[in-house]
Amino acid sequence: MYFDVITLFPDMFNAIKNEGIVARAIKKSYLSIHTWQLRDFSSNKYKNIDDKPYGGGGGMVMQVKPIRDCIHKIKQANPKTKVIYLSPQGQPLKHKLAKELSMLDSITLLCGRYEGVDERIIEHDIDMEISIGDYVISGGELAAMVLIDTVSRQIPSVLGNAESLNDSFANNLLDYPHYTRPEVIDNQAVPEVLLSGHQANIDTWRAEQSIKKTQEKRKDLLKN
Ligand code: 58G
Repeated sequence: MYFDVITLFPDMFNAIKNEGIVARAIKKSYLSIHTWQLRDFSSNKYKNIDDKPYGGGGGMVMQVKPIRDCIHKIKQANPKTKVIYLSPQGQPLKHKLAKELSMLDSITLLCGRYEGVDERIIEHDIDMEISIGDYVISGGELAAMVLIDTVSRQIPSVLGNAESLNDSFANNLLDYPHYTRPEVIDNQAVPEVLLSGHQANIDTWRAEQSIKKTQEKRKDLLKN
């Protein structure tokens, strides 16, 4: 799968390119992340890509032309890429959407800064607007990295055996609790059933715990 990322801060993506599961998948050529410096598509000598908003008010708005030219360039190599803008106005990113996106060959992510992009980009150049949650962050980069991480881990080859896909949200539930050695620490013991060796009982206990935790912490999930 190919990710192209349009950003003013390409170095931020080193966080996922250099370390962890996404980094390993890139090394194994299951994934690629290519960043595009939006300033390279500026047409003035100061490399500006933003301007004052029509109608006044504070802040700056990202201009149409540099973004449109950059998307055009990306589409020369990848005509079928799905262009996604990360914003609080987008469709909420959930497990189901991540799974659907993981079937694609190519995704282009547009990362906004300042007050966001000129609305004409959203109307004309964007296939989909996605939100990672109901809050504003100062740039789309962190949202893009969240999307890359969760979409990538839905690609079967990306997760190794050790991390094998045990995604609780696949069935709309929270995960069951996990324990490792030692059996007792500071008077806290591991639940007896996990030491029993009886796999059917363990599976039942874990399923019960998942439901109980979801009831306690996220009743809203059980409605689905
Ligand atoms: C309002 C404020 C609209 C994604 C900022 C657009 C991006 C939150 C999310 C913006 C983001 C999310 C400028 C900075 C987009 C632009 C970016 N904030 N919830 N901020 O997924």
